[in-house]
Amino acid sequence: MAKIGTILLVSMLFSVVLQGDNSAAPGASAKNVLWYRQPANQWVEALPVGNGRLGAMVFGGNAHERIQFNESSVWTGEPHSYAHTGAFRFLPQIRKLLFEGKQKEAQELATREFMSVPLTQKAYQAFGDLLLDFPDGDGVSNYRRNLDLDRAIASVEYEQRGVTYRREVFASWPDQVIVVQLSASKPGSVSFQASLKSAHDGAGIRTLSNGDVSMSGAVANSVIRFEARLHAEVSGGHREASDGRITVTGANSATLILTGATNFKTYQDVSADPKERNTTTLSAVHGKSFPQLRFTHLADHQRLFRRVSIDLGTTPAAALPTDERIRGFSTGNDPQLVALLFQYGRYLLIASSREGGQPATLQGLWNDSNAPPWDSKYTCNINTEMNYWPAEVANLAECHRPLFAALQELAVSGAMTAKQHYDARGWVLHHNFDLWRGTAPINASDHGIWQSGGAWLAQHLWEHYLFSGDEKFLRTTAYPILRGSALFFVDALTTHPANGWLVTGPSNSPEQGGLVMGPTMDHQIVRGVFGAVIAASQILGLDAELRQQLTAMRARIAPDQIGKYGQLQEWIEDKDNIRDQHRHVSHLWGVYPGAEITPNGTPDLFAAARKSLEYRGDAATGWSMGWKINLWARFLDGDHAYRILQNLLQPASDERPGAQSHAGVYPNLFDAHPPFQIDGNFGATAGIAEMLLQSNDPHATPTSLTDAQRGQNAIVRLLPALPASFPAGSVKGLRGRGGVGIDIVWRDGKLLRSVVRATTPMPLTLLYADKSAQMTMVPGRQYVFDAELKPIGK
Ligand code: FUC
Repeated sequence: MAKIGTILLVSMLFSVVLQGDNSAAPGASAKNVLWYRQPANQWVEALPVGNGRLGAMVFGGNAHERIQFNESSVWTGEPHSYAHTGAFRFLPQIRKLLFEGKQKEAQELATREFMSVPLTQKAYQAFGDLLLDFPDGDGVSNYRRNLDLDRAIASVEYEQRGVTYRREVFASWPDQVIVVQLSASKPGSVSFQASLKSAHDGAGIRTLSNGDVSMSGAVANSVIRFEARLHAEVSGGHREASDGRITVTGANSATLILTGATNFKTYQDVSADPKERNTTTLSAVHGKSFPQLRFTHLADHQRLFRRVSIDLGTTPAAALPTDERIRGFSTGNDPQLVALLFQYGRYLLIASSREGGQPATLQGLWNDSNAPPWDSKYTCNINTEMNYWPAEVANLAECHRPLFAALQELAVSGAMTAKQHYDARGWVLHHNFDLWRGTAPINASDHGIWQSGGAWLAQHLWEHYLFSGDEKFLRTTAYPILRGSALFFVDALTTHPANGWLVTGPSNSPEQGGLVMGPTMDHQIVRGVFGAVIAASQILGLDAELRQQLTAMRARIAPDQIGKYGQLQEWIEDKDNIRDQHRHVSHLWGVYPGAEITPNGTPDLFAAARKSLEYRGDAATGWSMGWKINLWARFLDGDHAYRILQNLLQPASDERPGAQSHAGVYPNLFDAHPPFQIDGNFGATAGIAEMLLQSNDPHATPTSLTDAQRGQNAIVRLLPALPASFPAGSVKGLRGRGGVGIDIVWRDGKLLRSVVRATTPMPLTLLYADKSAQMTMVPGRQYVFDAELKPIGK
């Protein structure tokens, strides 16, 4: 709150002097713009804005504008524990059946006795539409629709009968409202009718005594109650409010302010009053002019967005509308579209994941359906994690916080699941969670029983520490959650009867092969979480005994194995099918996002993992391609990573309504699984960063922890996977583990210069091609290196 207060104060001071536009020079922001020559027909053509809690999709119609909006706590369901009481009593039998090779029986028993109650989780919902109807839709020319990522403003501009009309839409985080501004080049030309439409049956829409429109109601099958409220300010002309509509006639300009809230406070408490919340929000913005609201929004957004800039080269294709660029990408030469995709991922994270809102769902914040694909919840056998892959490296660590807040709650609800399903200490999260923090295994035993969702997500806390060096965060937030996750596995790992290894189970290699004991991915994840707790407990001077126990157990966990086709085995048994092109590449977790399989530390495993990826092929769903970009970057093959980018950046459909879509991107650059799923956007952003900079230790192994893995040494690898398609360019403001900030400039495919900004006093190893440099960093200093990695200044 203090931060919001400061932003408000600063913005108010400035807005006194600055009543106009404080945008960047047009040239400066043009490269970060999505634009189109026509309004959106379909939802995946509309342009997203969001403040982490309130989101909107702007269609940009000239006769009828549709602004479809969401609020992050509009869900079905109610506070509920999904743990299956006493399920643990069946655990030994399920394991025994699996060890005996009786998978079918094990799955049947688990279906009866081991699943979440109820079997499925709840769904994220649409909220409603803000509709604007204009008196006249004819005679429109020079239409243009924009999303400016640098300003986080969606705009529409067109000419009609000699008047230029302009509409701007943004979602302000500091003010917690969506703002729509309508203006025209000729005074008195702004006329329209504004109304709200609910996505939920039975909602009441009415005009309040102050002229605002209120839309309130309840979500079916849910305790969630909501209200959206619309307020209008006009300059000149006439404004009338009745029957839940606001009619503006002959105004010079109009500002609409939309806000919305529910009764949701936490996953256990739904006692808030949505109307009171909206009244408070609207009174706080009362009397603020449009330029003031916009200034506050810009200051907040640009503080985050402008930390990173990227230039991968620009060709004439960059001047075309975004939908045309997507159509031409795979056959043309448009490296700037990759830079735009990179920045779009950063934009989407800022828009969908801010303090005070929920973490980004499968669709981020944007959902127009009450039965969305996979409930638009949190699938965490890849998807939720991928949403946050760019958070640290792309310099948006604050956007990680809603996930950390959710983890604090998941550690509580997951403790009940650990107790009831495994009779274990600590906490566990299986492959999905929802607004109510369900952690038990859902859907079906063959893929719902996967033990490692919590242990994977918890490592995001450790990563945040590695990237920030923030010891207070490590002690107060990260460590208790990581420790709880490790404790779960101390109790839940079991000894494999044939080889004496410690294995997880019952579990699965996400979404294929059914219920098994000890899939490879689980063991990599558990080694990761044990390693984090070992390192963190040492840094914090805590839990010496637990540290010893984890060290001993970690050494006994089933190792990564190379199979008969030279592949990295996905399971304990050598049973991979090399023709299997399944979208999940779970056993490659140890390469990325994990880092126990490395070029110098484990060259044989590294080669085997690469073989596995080759067998899996390049064609995939959206997020799977997102993952493969990161993997090919870690395999130091920039051209292959770029090939996957080309697949990802193809049109997802031929744009006819109802046409079948395939993996790629929609006209609004949303990633297509298909259907739309936002993880592919975030995976791509992380992957592009990983092509330019890596800060994991290339000497790491699964067996012992290196200084870098313990957070005691920063290792920065410059341009590890630069493709031939980006011969010259630069990136500024990326982050690396060890708390470093990094800029890189290259020409003719070779490093020209780099800058490292230090925040911690630790040793730095800088690597480029076969060159290396070492030094000790002084916090607060900036170091500049030439192409030979020689320091050339500070
Ligand atoms: C996992 C994936 C699917 C989809 C779903 C939301 O189950 O295997 O491909 O992304 O999550």
